[in-house]
Amino acid sequence: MECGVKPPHSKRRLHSKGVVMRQWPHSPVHRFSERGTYIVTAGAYGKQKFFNTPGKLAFLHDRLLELAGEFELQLQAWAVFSNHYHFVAILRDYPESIRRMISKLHTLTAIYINRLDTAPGRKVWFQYWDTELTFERSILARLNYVNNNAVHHRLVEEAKQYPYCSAS
Ligand code: NI
Repeated sequence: MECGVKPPHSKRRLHSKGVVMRQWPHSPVHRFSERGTYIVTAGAYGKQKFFNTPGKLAFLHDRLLELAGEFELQLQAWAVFSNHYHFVAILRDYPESIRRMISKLHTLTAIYINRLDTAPGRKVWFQYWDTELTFERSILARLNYVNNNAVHHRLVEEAKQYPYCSAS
């Protein structure tokens, strides 16, 4: 978990600034918020390595990608490990899209892992942190950081050798 990503409470926005667009008669109300780039880090409860097999890692990795699509997070980089993950995504409707996506991801993966380990109701996830990246240089630095996180954690010598990340 010590990945250089601090809990970003100081920069975290509590509400997105919604703009109500002009409505056509009988059309649904669409609310378009400004889009931003965010880095998200989530950690397993007690830093326990619940996702400790290729099958478990693949399950977490594949659900992350699926749900990013479902909740319209444009993933720019990601890396999934036995007890945490990171991703960088462009999204709208912050923080609602992240909150809903992670809630579903953590629910699905906790049910899966607890069923495999015969540990019903066990707490799997601790919490997550998100930080908005506002400067191009910080976006590039974080993309590089996430792409190379498997090397940072000394799991592989080159990030492309690690299957559960955007560099592979
Ligand atoms: Ni990490």
